Amino acid sequence: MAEHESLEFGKADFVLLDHVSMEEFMGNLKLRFEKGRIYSYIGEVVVSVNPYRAMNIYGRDTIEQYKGRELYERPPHLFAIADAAYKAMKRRSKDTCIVISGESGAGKTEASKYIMQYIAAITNPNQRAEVERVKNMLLKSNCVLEAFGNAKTNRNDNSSRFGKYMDINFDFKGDPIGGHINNYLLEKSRVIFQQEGERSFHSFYQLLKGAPESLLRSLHIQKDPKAYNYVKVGGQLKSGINDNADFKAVADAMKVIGFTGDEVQTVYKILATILHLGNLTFGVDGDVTLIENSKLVSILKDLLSTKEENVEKALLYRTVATGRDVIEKQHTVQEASYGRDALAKAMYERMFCWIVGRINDIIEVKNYDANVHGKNTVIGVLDIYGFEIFQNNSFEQFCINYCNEKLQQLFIQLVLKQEQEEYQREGIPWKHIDYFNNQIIVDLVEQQHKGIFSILDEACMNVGKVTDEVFLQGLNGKLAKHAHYTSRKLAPTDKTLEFDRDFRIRHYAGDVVYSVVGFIDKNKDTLFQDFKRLLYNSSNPVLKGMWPEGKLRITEVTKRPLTANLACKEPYYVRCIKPNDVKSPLLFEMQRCQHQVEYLGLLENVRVRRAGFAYRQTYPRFLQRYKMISKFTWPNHDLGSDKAAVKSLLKSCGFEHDVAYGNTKVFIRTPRTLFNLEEQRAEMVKRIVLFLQKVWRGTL
Ligand code: AD9
Ligand code: MG
Repeated sequence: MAEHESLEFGKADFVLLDHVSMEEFMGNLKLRFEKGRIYSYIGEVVVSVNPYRAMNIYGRDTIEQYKGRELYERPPHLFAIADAAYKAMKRRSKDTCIVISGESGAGKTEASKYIMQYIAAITNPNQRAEVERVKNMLLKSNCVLEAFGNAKTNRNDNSSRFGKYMDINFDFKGDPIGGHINNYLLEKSRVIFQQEGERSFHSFYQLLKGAPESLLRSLHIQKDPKAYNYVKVGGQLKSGINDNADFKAVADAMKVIGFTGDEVQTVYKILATILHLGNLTFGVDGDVTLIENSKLVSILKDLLSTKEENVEKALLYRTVATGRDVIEKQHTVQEASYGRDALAKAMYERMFCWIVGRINDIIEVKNYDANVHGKNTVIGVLDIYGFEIFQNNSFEQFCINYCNEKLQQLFIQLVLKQEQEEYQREGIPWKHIDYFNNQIIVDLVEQQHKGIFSILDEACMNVGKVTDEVFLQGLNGKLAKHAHYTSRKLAPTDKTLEFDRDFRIRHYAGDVVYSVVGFIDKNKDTLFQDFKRLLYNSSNPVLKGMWPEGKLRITEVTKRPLTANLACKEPYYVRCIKPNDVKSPLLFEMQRCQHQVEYLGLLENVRVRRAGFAYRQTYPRFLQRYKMISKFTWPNHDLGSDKAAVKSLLKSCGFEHDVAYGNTKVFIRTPRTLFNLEEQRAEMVKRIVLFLQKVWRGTL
């Protein structure tokens, strides 16, 4: 229970609700939002509601209030869990991670930045130059990543279109000495297409609006986004974003981080190449496919440091191996257009991964000798898109939702595990807790041979023509009896399954209908060998370096590093909620919020937390807060230990039946008891104040 918060702001911790019901939960969340209390707790989980206005709660003074304090001593705040993660890391040498989840626009990225700022602010008291340098780079890397990985969408003007997991490494003194970034699932389809009202990645508009004339001239680019098919829809939007200023900020950040001049120039060349590619059209002359605007080919050859004929050949032909022979097969107009778009997407994706890789090269811990310096510990921050249900859901949503299933599984395991371990440590018997375990859905997706990913990979490996329909048949064949899977074929009368191509998964967060169209293609993620060769053979070494041989399939990329990274760390959670769809600081849309509370599993979280003990506190701290309510403990006690004093205090209040005494902490089962203690305490404080006032008046 946080101090300095009265009940007029609602319950600071949801475990203290009178009853765990959706109605009470939502009532409390709404009340707190309306009172400007955007953060609350469920035990040690922070629930955050996007305020959509500048809050004066992130300054130096607030940082000082949270530094080194225990979680419950201050009102709920991101800084409190950042501090808890930092303390666990520093005091107990634990690797920790902060997992931030929530839907688009809920405030995840902002939260991750505040957490990093907090950590930067509380570390390096001695101002060591090397540590300051690392901190500066970690903070600056955000600016670069957002330029290339974020875009204006209809839900968020600065929407992250990739998942990000960042490790910050600390030395034995607790100062940051480096970091590492993992990026997941960049939404590369945005390079060639955006929905109405949306833009492509910020980087394109920054180049168009902010680059000096001379640079644009060298790239053969004109300033107007309307001139470029890939970005023209978004280019006309009033965005409230200052692309011009951002261009310079990003260029500066890249320089500070340590990108060379050639590297930055190559990045601009790639952006320009993509813009030009979007304007490339194909036509036919007799039975020959040709490029209609051949002037562009000459520009592309310059930008890619290659020969004109190489560009032309890669765009118009495909090399096919038939047995021992290699033949060159001409594309149809349609194939050539498809190839052009694939090339644009692949170039952008590779460039993005390369940028992340370069940042990693620079921020990675170097010359750390554990024998000399002691253990190097880590705090990870995960900012990944939440569960997505759109009108049309495809492979991208499938991967994202699977990631969220994994996170939920990890959450269940770790929260329960943590509880169990604490009980063990404290010597209190463990009681079984009932909850929905989503392992069955995780298995549905990832189980060997029988899981959806296996079936998909198998289909992709088949030689010959494999279609999405064949893959769907595979799913239906192997998963017909699975309680969380169905499809149009298996349930022909089900109205939510509109088309033959649809299948449905019952996720822990709700039902999602996916269209199977594009699964095979997107998982294979094939880029014609001819394009790879084109870029690999460029005489620009930076560009060439982005195209090493061999690449993992998406299913593998999605599966591996995330959970491995998180599972070995002590987790802290931030659950973000978006209060409305119109970015209003005043509006709390009940239905929208309730939906998010449901799929973040928050009510379940409260139940798990309360199933055992709603509240626990070390004996000295408990006494400090409540000792005034019992004559045995006020103003001091002579009962030997604090544990004995707490026992006698609780016994005198009649709460014996509702508590358990651990080795170092007292555990209280129901929140009612805690309220009662709080009320008694408030009453006593009032009396003491009145008494003191009388004393003062009497003596003055
Ligand atoms: V997405 O999945 O990347 O599309 P996020 O990351 O969850 O999304 P983001 O952090 O970008 O959302 O927040 C969206 C906008 O809400 C920000 O641009 C701010 O305008 C606003 N926001 C979010 N958190 C805060 C806050 N703590 N204080 C003030 C905020 N404004
Ligand atoms: Mg974001």
